[in-house]
Amino acid sequence: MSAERKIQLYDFASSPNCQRVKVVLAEKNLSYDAVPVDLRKGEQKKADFLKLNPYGKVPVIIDGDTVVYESCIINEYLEEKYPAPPLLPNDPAKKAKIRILIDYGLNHLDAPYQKLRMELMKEEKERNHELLDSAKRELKNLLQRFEREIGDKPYLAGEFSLLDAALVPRFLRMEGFGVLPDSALPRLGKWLERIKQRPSIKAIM
Ligand SMILES: N[C@@H](CCC(=O)N[C@@H](CS)C(=O)NCC(=O)O)C(=O)O
Repeated sequence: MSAERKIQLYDFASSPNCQRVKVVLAEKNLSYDAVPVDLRKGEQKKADFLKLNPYGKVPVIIDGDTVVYESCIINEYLEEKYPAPPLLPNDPAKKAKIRILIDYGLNHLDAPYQKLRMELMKEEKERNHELLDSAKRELKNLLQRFEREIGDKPYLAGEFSLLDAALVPRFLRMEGFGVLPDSALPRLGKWLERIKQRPSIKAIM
């Protein structure tokens, strides 16, 4: 890639949505310039930024003349534009399965994940422990699907793929929230330890 074609990533360092994109950029050895957007100062709602992403959210990438937002759409764009190394299989059925599991891991898990996250943001004495326990239980039940899916494979869909990249920022947080590791989810625990060894993941931790 020539210098003037270097990708720009509008980024907030601790954002899991940005981390999802940074993992794919690193896996594909794509160098980029990070453009910091301070969410605490509301920079994402300023007119110039809204011209790039009308939703007023990071991440956004600019690649030449192309502007892309929404982390999973950015990752699909990077996969198509920069196919080596591939992070999706060729087989349409396998690709569809990966997309179903990305949707499951991000959208279907979202309600209990956000419940837990919001509760943990409160001071210890303010927290509702029944709610914390029920959100954790619900998440662990939903995670059983990934426990079954991974089977004996090293990564969620076999080889490292967009599925692992999409989910790992949230799973690292769930580890911080005490959802993982769990004795009922041993394969997922091993996956998390394995994935943490990858340089692309070390870089976002
Ligand atoms: N669905 C979007 C979500 C993006 C998102 O929520 N980004 C957060 C940071 S993790 C953000 O910019 N929040 C600022 C705001 O909503 O004002 C994606 O996957 O990119």
